[in-house]
Amino acid sequence: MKALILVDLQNDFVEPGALPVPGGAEVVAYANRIMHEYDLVVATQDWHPSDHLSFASQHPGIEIGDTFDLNGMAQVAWPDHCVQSTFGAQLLDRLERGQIDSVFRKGTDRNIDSYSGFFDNGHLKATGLGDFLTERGVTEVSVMGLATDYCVRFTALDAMKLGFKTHLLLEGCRGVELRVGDIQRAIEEMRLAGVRVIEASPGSLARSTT
Ligand code: VGL
Ligand code: ZN
Repeated sequence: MKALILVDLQNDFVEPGALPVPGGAEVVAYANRIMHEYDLVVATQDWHPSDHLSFASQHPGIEIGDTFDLNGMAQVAWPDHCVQSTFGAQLLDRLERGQIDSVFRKGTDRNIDSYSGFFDNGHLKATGLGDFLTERGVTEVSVMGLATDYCVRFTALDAMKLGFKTHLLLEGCRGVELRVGDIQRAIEEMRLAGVRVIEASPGSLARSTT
């Protein structure tokens, strides 16, 4: 059984959202196009309380993009985004929601961030996605979405750790690129971990490969 994992295709991650990923809106058509090729389609949804501690607004003196220590882990300070029940947290309207079998929310605990769709950043709590896939006999996953260098990266790495044969669909990914080279470094990290990186097809708009 093959599953497609759609990572954080939410309003806040595309223009004019709170944390827009360059080119983020471009991947929706691709997602809609390939969904029917999978036995199962799941989506992750960044779903933060309004006082989440990944938000720079919670830390006087810390600016967006800074790295700081959050309960013993390095944390990037983000703008307020994907606040539970807001428009920004909703999945993109143009996404064919009817084809998604289940949505897994993450980042719900104020005290810890959760880039991966499987576990929080400390690997302390599972979202249920791993068990969901395993119970349904999934052995192979393809990962795409936003952002290549954060949530896509950690979702794909965890999928590998859990023993799924894992593909990264670059044509369906866009990255934040806080620092130049972040996207390329993330792709190499995934490749080294055993993720099969599927390059964008020629002529596509995928910027993640350049
Ligand atoms: C993400 C930063 C903060 C992502 C989520 O979806 O990649 N990035 N929260
Ligand atoms: Zn977040």
